[in-house]
Amino acid sequence: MKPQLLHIAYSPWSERARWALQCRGVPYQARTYQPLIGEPELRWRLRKWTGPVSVPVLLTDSGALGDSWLIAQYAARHGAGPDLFPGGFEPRIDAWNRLSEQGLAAGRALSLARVLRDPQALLEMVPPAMRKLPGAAQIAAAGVRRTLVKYGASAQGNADALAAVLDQLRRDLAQSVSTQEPRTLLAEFSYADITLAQVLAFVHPPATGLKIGRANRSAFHDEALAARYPDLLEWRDALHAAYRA
Ligand SMILES: N[C@@H](CCC(=O)N[C@@H](CS)C(=O)NCC(=O)O)C(=O)O
Repeated sequence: MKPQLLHIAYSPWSERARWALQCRGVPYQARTYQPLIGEPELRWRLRKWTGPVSVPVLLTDSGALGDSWLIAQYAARHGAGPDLFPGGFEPRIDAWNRLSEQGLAAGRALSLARVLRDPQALLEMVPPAMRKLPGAAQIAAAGVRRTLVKYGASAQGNADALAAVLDQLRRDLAQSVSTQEPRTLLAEFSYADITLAQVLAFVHPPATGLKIGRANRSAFHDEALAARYPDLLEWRDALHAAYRA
């Protein structure tokens, strides 16, 4: 049986798993996860009855993988394609993944603060069939506030924290030994590039990979950071063209 990926189409966290599975050619069946509504099933699948649960989650014959890092490692062991975790570099890629986590956390706070101010963006978070229900945007706003609390994010967002991650990415790319075009963090394309490229979704969302509604696309965009990091956006877009089908 094909593994099933529980994911959120607009989420850069889920995109890390989708991209890893896709570039290794691992077949999977994608299933959209709906926060709150989908949570009881997710808890049951993960056998986790307390504490936070999140997606992506890959349901395989040998159990559920509850994190994008574990899913990427699964992808690296299956299928064929670029070596996502080249021998000896796993600790380095793990450090880059943690840098990505910091950037994504800062980006989540920044974008959700904008979503809270935009009723259209709030409505886009509600399943289409439920958008006409009275109070749909308010329920979505409550969901967004719950997400901010769940992940310990400030409702103001923190552009400096995201900028610090982007500065580090810029330095690491400049110092890379890569002779590839586009440049890669290690000598060859690896999971390091996949995970750090995601951070740029909160500078300007990519044209491919993430499926985001129009209003949320604007909420993901940060004018000042986009003006400050055009080189990194270009790098991310070139990576997509080269490695993201
Ligand atoms: N470490 C996890 C984090 C994933 C994560 O933060 N997922 C969030 C963002 S899409 C999520 O599931 N949100 C929905 C919710 O919390 O209900 C991973 O990368 O797999």
